[in-house]
Amino acid sequence: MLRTSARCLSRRLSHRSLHVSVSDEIKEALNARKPVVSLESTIISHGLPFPQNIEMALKVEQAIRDNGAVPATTAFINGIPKVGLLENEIEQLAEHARHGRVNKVSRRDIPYSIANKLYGGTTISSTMILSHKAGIEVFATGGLGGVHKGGELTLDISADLEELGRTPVAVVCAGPKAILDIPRTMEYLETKGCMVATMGPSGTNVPGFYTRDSGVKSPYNFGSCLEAAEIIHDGNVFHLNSGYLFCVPPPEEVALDSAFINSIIEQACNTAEANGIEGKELTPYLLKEIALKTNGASVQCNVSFVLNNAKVAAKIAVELSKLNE
Ligand code: PSU
Ligand code: MN
Repeated sequence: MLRTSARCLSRRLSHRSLHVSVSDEIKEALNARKPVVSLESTIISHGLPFPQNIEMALKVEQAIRDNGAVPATTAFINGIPKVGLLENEIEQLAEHARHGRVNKVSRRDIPYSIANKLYGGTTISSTMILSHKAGIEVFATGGLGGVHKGGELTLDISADLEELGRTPVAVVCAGPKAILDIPRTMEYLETKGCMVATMGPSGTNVPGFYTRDSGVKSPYNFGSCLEAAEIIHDGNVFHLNSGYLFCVPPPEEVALDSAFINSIIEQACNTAEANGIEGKELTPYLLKEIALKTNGASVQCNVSFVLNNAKVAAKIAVELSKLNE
């Protein structure tokens, strides 16, 4: 009896002090109003194979620093929601992921992961939540989750889209990839009220992650990082409280040919269906299949886009910090 109430009390106390744990470097940067860019970690734990995942994680942090901002990788370490992982924490996460001991954490997975002191890779959804709680406005990643093919029947719609409708953080990515139903993904984002703009002159379509053009119209375009920062700034001043999606087409030199990658994606979707893969396992499964079938070309491509997106995100964050002065 006594022990139970002591346990309850310690839970209550820890509840009161339970906030996102922000690293000293990020705390200082935010206090000094320096530009900060957050980074997700599901791409480390479930999106890329070892050792490319850890190489990418460290390189992307450097790319953000080289472009004038401070990187803040987010994850759950022993159940603690952290913003601004130290290098050894990134290594720990990758090591746990190698042994399949990392939970993939979207919004619904947060309370369970905290309560059970799990290691967790944060998806776009939970990275937006942690970023917002810490006060970070710009976040860079590779690819967006979305409405899966057949989603009109399975209702497999990524929590990323829901979050983009309710949390005011700007996500910089290379678009939703062709494993998804891109037209329905765009419809869903419109319904949820998420601003979507693609980098390039007016009329530039939404990119398809591995490809520069998904064939789907982008609601808006932006020509410079300053223009992107103005959109975020004005939306925030208006207290709209919804997210922003900035799509950056992958550089020509690394983009894959549409016909080649789309046929591989179709095969991967078919084997997933034949094997009954669904729910949160589906995206990691498809990514692994695609990596296997392209002999790693998709992985190389993926790493390059993340670096490219990180550079753009850092420049947007630099412009935004000037507008926020
Ligand atoms: N797309 C990628 N690589 C990834 C992901 C998406 O090209 O690693 C990850 C992101 O973390 C994204 C998550 O938020 O998958 C979406 O998962 P789901 O489809 O289960 O919502
Ligand atoms: Mn899903």
